[in-house]
Parts: sequence; structure tokens; C-alpha cells
Amino acid sequence: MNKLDISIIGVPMDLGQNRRGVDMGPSAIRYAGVVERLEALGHTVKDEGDIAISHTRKEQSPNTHLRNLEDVMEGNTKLANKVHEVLLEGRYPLVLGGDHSIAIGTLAGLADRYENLGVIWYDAHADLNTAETSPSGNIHGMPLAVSIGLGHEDLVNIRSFAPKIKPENVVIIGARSVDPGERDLIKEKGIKVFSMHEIDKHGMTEVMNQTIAYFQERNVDGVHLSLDLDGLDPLYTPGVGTPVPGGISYRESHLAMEMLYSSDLITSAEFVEVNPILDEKNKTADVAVGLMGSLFGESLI
Ligand code: HAR
Ligand code: MN
Ligand code: MN
Ligand code: MN
Repeated sequence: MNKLDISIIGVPMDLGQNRRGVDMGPSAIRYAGVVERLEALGHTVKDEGDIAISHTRKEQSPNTHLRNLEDVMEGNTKLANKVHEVLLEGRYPLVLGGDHSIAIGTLAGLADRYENLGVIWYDAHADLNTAETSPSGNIHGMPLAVSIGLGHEDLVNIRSFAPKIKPENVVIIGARSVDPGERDLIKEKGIKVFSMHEIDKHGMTEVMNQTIAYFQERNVDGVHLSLDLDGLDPLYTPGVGTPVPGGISYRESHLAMEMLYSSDLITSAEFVEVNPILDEKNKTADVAVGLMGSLFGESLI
């Protein structure tokens, strides 16, 4: 990989779920030294600051099945425009969350630059709910569905086109908490999933080799990594709003990032769901920055 011109975009979004504190994720990741870590690898890093998120919460009562729809929609529209602008400048977008609803905006901003974008969804969850199937009404459980064109039309049509990505260009890694409606969608749309079962059975090396080969066969013109820190086991990343035991280990995750670096496939990334209020001494943000180190070219020797 060449040295990159990376643009860091913070998204202090906490409206896609109901635990307070995840809006402080971008600060925690900055305190954990993201800029210095990437600069040490020879990349040029520009911190673009944070997207302004309004907290009017005006939709909370009228539409509890899409909590805070209007503010989530507005924040994601701003994020999409920012990602689009960063791409026009030839820079590499690195988005820091915030809850996972921000993937709606990130993918919307990427999608008119990349016609055949691949997406790695590294997560305990599938995030494939719609308002009809969601058990919670939390939009952070919906961004992958929205991006393949399913869900509330305001979210689906950000930047006035849909869908943003093809379901067959998505690879989910680490899934272990999937709702019934999400399972149906995975089968119906033929979405590729490496659940914890496959990681346990075949190992992360095999899972990543297959993931990389899958994108190469599909001739993608870019691959976005959407990494939810709850994909890892809560032992390593306790500072997340919806921890699920039995997750991906610290070393497996570093291996995955190192293999993605060597593949030279990844063209943008986001790290989401870091919640400093639920964390232990910024451990989760530290892990996030460590994983970014591996993704952007750090090696052990
Ligand atoms: N599937 C559940 C829902 O839709 C939980 C979503 C979980 N949260 C996330 N997303 N962190 O990955 O409500
Ligand atoms: Mn807030
Ligand atoms: Mn998620
Ligand atoms: Mn998750």
C-alpha cells in the first residue's frame, strides 16, 4: 500500500440507540492517539473535526419504531456529503463513531464514487433490521438494510439515489446475535456471512482468505471496512452499548486487519460503537486505534 492521505471524520452520533456516551467515541479515539499512530506509519493525516449532530429528539414520541429518525437522517446526510467531498479531494475517509447508524451516511457518501463497492461488516450483529423487523426501533440495528435499499425511504434515499450497495457485495464477519427477520433477509438476498461458527471452525486466516478472494472474484472497485467494536469479544472491548459474549479475539482481529492491509483492497474504513462511559480506562478506544495501526500497515517485526 502506498502512503495515504487520510481524512479523519468524527461523528458524535448517539441517536441510533439508547445508551448515552457513544457520542464521545470520536474524542476517546483521538485521545487514544489515532493521528500520531497513522502518521508514524508515514501517512498524511488531516483531522476534519466532527460532523455537527442535532439533538432535537423531536421524533422520539411520534415514531418510536425508528427512534430519532429526523436527527439521524440529518446527521447522516451531513456525513454523506462530507465523505463525498473527501473523496473528491482524493483523500481516504476514516470515519470515527458514534453508533453504527452512521454507516448509512458513510456508505451514501462512498456510493456515487464506487459503482461496485464491497463492504466488510465486522460485527456481532447483522444490522439488517427494518422498522418492521426491528425488536428495538434503534436505527443502529438497521444501517446494512438501509444501504441495500430496505427500510424507511428517507434513510434509503440520502443523496437521492438507492440502493447504495449490492447485497452480494457484502461480507459479514463475527455475527452471533442475529434477529429472525435478519436471518430471512440473509437467505433471501444471499448475503455472505462468516459467523463465529465459521471463525471457530476454520480459523480467521481461512475466513479472511475467503473474504479477500470473494471480493476479487466480484471485481469490486473498492472495499469499505465497517468495524463495530462489539464484533470483538467484550473481554477486549467492554466499552460498547450491546456487548455479546463469544466474540472475535484481539489477536484474530489484528490478524484480520493485517491480512486486509496486505490485500490492498480496503479503500475506506469506519470504527463505531466506542462508548467511553461504559469502557474501562479507554480500553476499547485503545483497541480501536491498535486495529487501525494494523489496517494501515503496522507490523510486529
Ligand atoms: N439487532 C438488535 C436491534 O436491531 C441489536 C442491534 C445491535 N446493536 C449494534 N449494532 N450495535 O451492531 O435492535
Ligand atoms: Mn448526545
Ligand atoms: Mn453494528
Ligand atoms: Mn454490533
